[in-house]
Amino acid sequence: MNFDQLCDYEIENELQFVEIEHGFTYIEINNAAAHATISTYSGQVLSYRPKSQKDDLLFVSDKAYYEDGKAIKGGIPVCWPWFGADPDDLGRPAHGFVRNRQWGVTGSESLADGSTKVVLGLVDSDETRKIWPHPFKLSIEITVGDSLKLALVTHNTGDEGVTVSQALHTYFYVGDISKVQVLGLEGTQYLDKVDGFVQKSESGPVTIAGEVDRIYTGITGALVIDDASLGRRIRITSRGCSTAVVWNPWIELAASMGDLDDGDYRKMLCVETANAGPETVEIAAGSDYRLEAEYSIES
Ligand code: TA6
Repeated sequence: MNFDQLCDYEIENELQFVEIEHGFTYIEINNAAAHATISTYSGQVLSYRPKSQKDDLLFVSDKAYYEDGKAIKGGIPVCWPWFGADPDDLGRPAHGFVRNRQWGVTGSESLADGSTKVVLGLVDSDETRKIWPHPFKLSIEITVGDSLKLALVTHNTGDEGVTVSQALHTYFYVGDISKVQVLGLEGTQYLDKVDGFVQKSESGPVTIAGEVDRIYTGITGALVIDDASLGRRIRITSRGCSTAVVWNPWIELAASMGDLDDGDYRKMLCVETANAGPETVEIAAGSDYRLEAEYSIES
């Protein structure tokens, strides 16, 4: 879609399209409740700040790459149709191929409660079928209001079932990682990637004092990121999944990443809404699957 076509979805004084110097197009949403920025490249929310808050919900690295074919480090990248390493070991990129691709816009709406909804979409092409040989229509519905709501909808437009894993790989901004707790995972099991994917039990709130990379399974309730340093709690509710991933690279891994500053590990925490690890999703021919997350800030 070219810029003029995108602008058909503008909503006066509420939703605008902006061309950014590195060549990408951003959707800027500004309504009575909140401000948000969404990149049409990657279908990725980069910023969400309710007007009652001084800090953004999301972390985006100052060293993020804004280049065709690369992932933007931060915000809410979409991992699809696989989460993590290539499940078939064919050398394809980690976390699938839609976070490195230009999406289109298929709808925008000013809702009765004052929030603003925009829908971005991606369909299969000759290029995507070389990477993943299935027809699909993928959309992400983003609703910006007192909370931020996302629904990642996979439409299987083919005539065979497909299996996917996926995640909303959300990078939350935190004041100081050493003062953060993740609540709601107590009593669950996780696969510990830092320890060879050994299965372990979570006994209490999750705190971060080293590299953490865990796939929690059997999640049924809301999760809360309690951030004592910023004096806020982020509530994460989800539907269509029972997996949560918690990731912080800590000092050495962060220093080895070209798109993170050395100290960034202190300011970010990924808590991801996912179908991942043992939880994959089968989508029958002609049917849809919705993975939903809602984020709200309590202070
Ligand atoms: O979701 C956790 C994880 O899979 C980690 O294992 C780590 O590889 C990270 O994601 C990488 O995320 P990035 O956004 O750098 O691709």
